[in-house]
Amino acid sequence: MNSRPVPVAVEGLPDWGRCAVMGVVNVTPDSFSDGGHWFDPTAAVKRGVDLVADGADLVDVGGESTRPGAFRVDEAEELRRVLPVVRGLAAEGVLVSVDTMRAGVARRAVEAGAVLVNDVSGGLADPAMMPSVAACGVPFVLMHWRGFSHDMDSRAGYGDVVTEVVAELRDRVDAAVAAGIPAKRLVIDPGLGFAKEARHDLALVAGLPALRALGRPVLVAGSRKRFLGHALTDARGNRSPARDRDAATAALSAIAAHQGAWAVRVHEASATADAVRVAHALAQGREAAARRTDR
Ligand code: PMM
Repeated sequence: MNSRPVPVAVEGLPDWGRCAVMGVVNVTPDSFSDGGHWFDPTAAVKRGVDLVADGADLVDVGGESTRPGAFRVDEAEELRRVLPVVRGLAAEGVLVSVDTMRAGVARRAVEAGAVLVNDVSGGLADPAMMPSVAACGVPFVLMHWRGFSHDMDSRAGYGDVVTEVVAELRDRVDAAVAAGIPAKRLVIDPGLGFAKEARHDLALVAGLPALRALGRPVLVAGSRKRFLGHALTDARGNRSPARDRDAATAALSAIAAHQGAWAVRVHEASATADAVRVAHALAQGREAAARRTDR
């Protein structure tokens, strides 16, 4: 199932030698799973530090909700939310990623200590994003995206979702390289839940090897998302709410790591930190067995 158990490293970041754990801190009043919890900068920094204590390798800080139906915040407000938290976490020695679609926010966050830019629009929302990331010299996450959150659910039309997402991500990788970002600094992400129905998300998780065939590390960010709620529908047809999806998230982390994901992005780190280590031990065991058979 998995041709290369150890995920490829990303230039500019440590090589953890296993699937990395990216913890999430949303400094927003309205994100679907943790909105309002860490809106205060001091609480947000403490949350990031706690995520690292729980096993996160890096922490993704976002100031704009991208939940389905969400409308945008302006740049000044996004900066007001994000910068103190990036600065505070960097001062604590945490590796910080900034989750933004704006070049100006990305640049200011890197100046404040962020080491990775995570753009859910894959550079499509702001034409200045790719040149700006190239100039900053940091790695860049390109997520599959078909439009802003307020109407993205209407864009979930696919023939073969895996083939189409791979093709659209390939275009984004080419655009990033043309803008001056070295391929070794690029991470791709299928964008689970973004212009996708539950069945599309499941197909993309199952199709991880096809995404990996693009030759870039893959970030899987399914934490607490709708498709997990669908998978956990009870006998009466009730879907589990977002706050009850952490065990399912850890199960997804194990599957993603087993399939060679470079990193998984999660709201709770401890169970996922165990999951990626189990997947790593399994991969090592399999390699050792293969070496013995070769002898
Ligand atoms: N999903 C959310 C936010 N940022 N970033 C990446 N790279 N991939 C994602 O799927 C993604 C993301 C959705 O909201 P959340 O922060 O509450 O998970």
